[in-house]
Amino acid sequence: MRFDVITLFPDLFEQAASMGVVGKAIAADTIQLKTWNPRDFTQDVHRTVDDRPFGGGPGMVMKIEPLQKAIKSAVKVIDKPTKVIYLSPQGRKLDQQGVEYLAKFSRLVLLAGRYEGIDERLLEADIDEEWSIGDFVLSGGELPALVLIDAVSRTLPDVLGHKCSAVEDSFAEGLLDHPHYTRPDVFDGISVPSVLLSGDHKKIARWREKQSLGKTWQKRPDLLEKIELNEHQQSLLDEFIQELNN
Ligand code: 4FV
Repeated sequence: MRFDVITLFPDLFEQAASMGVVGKAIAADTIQLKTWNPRDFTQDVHRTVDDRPFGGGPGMVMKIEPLQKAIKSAVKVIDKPTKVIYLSPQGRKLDQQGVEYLAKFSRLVLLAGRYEGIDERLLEADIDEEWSIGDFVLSGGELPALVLIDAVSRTLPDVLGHKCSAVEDSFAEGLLDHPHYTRPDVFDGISVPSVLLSGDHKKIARWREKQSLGKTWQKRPDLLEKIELNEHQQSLLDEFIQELNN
């Protein structure tokens, strides 16, 4: 999968491209990441990419010309269909379902805004979809673009070291992840749940599923409303709640 990012801060992506899961995937050419700086698409000596808002008010707005030229260059560099995505608080909220939808595309062009935002006419002319990573305001779209690239890349085959890692990730089944433990098996007098030391993988899987349901019930009951629990899951959750009250 290929990501082309339109950004005034390409260095941020150089960094991300050199480390962790995304860095490894780029090194393995499982994903490709290229940045395009709108300043490289300006004509004036000051390489101006922003201007004062019509109608007055605080802050600056990103000019449409450099952005449009950068987007068109990124789109035509590869003859493969792409979605042009603008990261903004006005966008559809990104969740695991959204991540799996975006991962179906062979390439994405991501526009990372700065200042107060972009000229609205660019949205109509060149942006296919708007996505948000949450109801809060950041100083730029770069971090949201990196969040999207990381979340989408994790769902791609051969990106995570372990095939089923992504499947077992939180939210894969719409539930929170089960608790994790590693050595030492006793810390500060607190032991690891004995079932995890039993080697009985059937029992371990059952415990993990019960914990996933229970933790979701405790921490994110809103997620449980979105899914229809089958009988087995319901009995595991009842057991978890029962054990809580013991
Ligand atoms: C944002 C978000 C976000 C708004 C103005 C960048 C900032 C500034 N993007 N999810 N939340 N963007 O806060 O995606 O240009």
